[in-house]
This record gives sequence, structure tokens and C-alpha cells, in this order.
Amino acid sequence: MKNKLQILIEQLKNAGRVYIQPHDIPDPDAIACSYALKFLLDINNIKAKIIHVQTIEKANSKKMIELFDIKMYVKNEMRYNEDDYVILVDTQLGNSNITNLIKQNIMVIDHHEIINENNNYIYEDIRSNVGACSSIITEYFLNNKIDLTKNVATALLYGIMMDTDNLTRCVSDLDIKMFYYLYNQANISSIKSLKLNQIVKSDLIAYAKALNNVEIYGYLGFVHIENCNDSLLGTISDMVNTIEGVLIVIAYAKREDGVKFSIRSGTSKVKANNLMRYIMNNIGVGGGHDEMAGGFMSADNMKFFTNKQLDTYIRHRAISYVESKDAKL
Ligand SMILES: [Mn+2]
Repeated sequence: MKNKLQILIEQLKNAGRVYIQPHDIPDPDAIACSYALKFLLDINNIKAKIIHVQTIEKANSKKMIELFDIKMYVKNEMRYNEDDYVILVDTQLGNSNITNLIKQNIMVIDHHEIINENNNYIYEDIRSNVGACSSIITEYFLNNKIDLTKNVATALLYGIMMDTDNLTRCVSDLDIKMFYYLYNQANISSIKSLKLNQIVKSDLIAYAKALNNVEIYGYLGFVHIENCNDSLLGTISDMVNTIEGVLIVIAYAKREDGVKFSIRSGTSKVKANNLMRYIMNNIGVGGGHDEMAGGFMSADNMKFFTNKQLDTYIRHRAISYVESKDAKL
């Protein structure tokens, strides 16, 4: 029987152009997967290009691209024919963080929950229980006895470290096995240098604002931040979650086109993805994992909300959901 990578390669043998597309604001896991997958395709004589749709926001993502000399192409440089393929990595169609570029020949390698069963993907490897997409790609190397380069091993290891918060969040057996497999092959001083480039100076202003706006109700933390980019919102959500006694965080940023959410849950009684969907209440899209989730509410669907109404709405939905699970937790 053929394994996952062999099936993928076979399906791409007669492809025209092949594009690897991480989510629109790629984080280290998405970049590591794109980079490692390109390596796997290259050695199988399949030429692929990595596309990015928006500017790279995260400082550590930028540093990865520089450190490993990863070539990424902006989407406007792309042309699509009927025999071209797009491989989505670390994301899937229907997610709020992905721009759909072609109608057919879509392949998916992801570790988020399945959003829509009927997407007619040409190829799919979606494992929602795995903490990092990098673990799935690492297994492609292992199962096919393909040697990793030091840079590829380092990128994948960093992807696992970031997405699982150093093996403490959404960790599966595969993540641990792949972490161990990569560790001895990776360049730990490069990992250190990535850790030292996680944020930029201007991020501190957003942190300061966030700290001023944190509201805590028992084990629930809320943060409303104006003008905050998506990746920073996640980092702030993580930071608020480290406050003693805060188990669940709902961080959100209002922008011109709508409201972006980032949720964290440190209790198995409240799943972050379910809480996200409950807050959305059909006026936005959201989902993710048990412990972390995200979402987006478009401005068109929430014209009736003033800032105050938005704050009240989110607190009301979150508290009533959490209470329905267990008042005491
Ligand atoms: Mn990921």
C-alpha cells in the first residue's frame, strides 16, 4: 500500500504548476511546513513555489525566512491554468485565514478541525488531533526514509515548539515522537536565535495597551485591543492566559472590516473551538482546536454594534456558554 507522501507525489506527476499555500498570515508552523514540503517535492522532481497572500507580520516568521533563505512569492505573480495545483498547508478551505485562489485541484495538509466535509479535495491529510502540522510533514520524511537537511529539521522542530507551546498545548503522541526525531538533527542555536526574534519593538505598545484593557471575571479574561495585527492578538491571548487564575481568554481586535478573535482555554470542560462558535452565533466564522481557536466577524454582519455593545455581547455569550458547561469549573 502506498503511504501519504507517495500518493501525493503520484497525483502531482502530471500537474502543471504546483503552488504551496500556507495561511494568509503564516506563522512558524505554516512556514516550516511549506519549506519542508517544497524540499520533499523538489527531490521528487516536482517544482513548486510557495505563495504568500499578505505581508508576513510575525517577527519570528520573518526571521525563519531569512535564516533558511526561503523563497516566497506574492500571489499577484501567480498564474493559474486548469492543470495547476494548490497545496494548502496548516489550513483548509472555509477557514477565516485563507484566500481561495483556484477552483479545482486543491490539496490539503492540515491539523485543524475539519470545517467542511464536501470540499472535493484532490488529496487530503487532515489530522485534527495533532498539535502541529510540522509533525505530519516530519512523518512524511520518516515513513519514506528521506534524510532531513539541518535547516529543514530545525524549521520543523521550531514549528512543533511554537504550535504546541513547547509540548504543553494540544500535544499528541505524534508530536512527541517527531519532536524527539528532529531534536538531534536540528540546529539548536538557530532555534535560540528565532526565540530571540519573536517580537518587534512596536509590539510592546500593543502589549501595553492590552495590559491596560484586561478585564477578569473569575477564571475568564477578556481583552479588547484596537488596531492590533492578527499574530499579536494570539500572543496577547497567550500572555493573558498566564495570569494566575485565568483559565479562559477571549481576546479580540476591532478593525475596519470586522472583529478578529483569539481564544485560549486551559480547561478540558470548555473547548476553545466550541466557545468560539458559540460567540459567533452564525454572525461570523470561527474554529480551531480544543485549547486555542480563532475567528472573524465581518463588519457587514455587525453594523448594529457599537464598541460598548460589542463588549457586552461578547461577555454575555462567553459567560453564558461557560456557565452552561460548569459554573465552578
Ligand atoms: Mn499549525
